Amino acid sequence: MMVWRCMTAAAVAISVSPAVIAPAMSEAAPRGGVLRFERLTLDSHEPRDDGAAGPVRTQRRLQRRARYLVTVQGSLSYYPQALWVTPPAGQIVCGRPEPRPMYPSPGQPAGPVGFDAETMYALPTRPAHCNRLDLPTPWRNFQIATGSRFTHPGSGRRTRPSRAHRYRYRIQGSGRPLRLRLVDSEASDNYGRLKVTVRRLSRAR
Ligand SMILES: [Ca+2]
Repeated sequence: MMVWRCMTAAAVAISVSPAVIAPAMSEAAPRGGVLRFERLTLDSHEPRDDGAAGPVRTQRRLQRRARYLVTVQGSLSYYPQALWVTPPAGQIVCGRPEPRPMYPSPGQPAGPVGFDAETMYALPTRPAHCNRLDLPTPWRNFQIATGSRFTHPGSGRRTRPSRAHRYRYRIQGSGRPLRLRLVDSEASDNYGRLKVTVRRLSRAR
């Protein structure tokens, strides 16, 4: 999979505009065919602990060697709400959490959050662990796959979350649907969703 680069919210506001995205092409994408524009939601919460939340996938395949823009926005918790609100003895809230997820998970708490697609900026943990972390810090559990292999699409070096928790990635299609997941051995205690748009930038060359 070819990943070009990750950009922050400032650039997104210019390139992703309603004038560019035709409303008729959104949401109700039929299965099959070549993806031109789709929206997806990746919920960090899953009842079953199978190693990851997701994957979710586009209904249509990405055209081989065509370029696509993937925009991801949202904030998450990888821990139960109770650990943030009333940390047990010997634990603290490390970093600067935000009070609620941008996009709550249906039926789950809308409590404090400390993760987005690129960074970990808060979590409940032990003081000694907190001192070692130096938050915010890069976080690579958000992964995508254009083919068979999942990988984090960004540089993996970002140390400050974007203010809108929005990132965009330029990728190249490989003739298969795009898949997205959040790696976690225990997704059943997570909450918060990522909203994703996938838009074709160019045809195959
Ligand atoms: Ca978890």
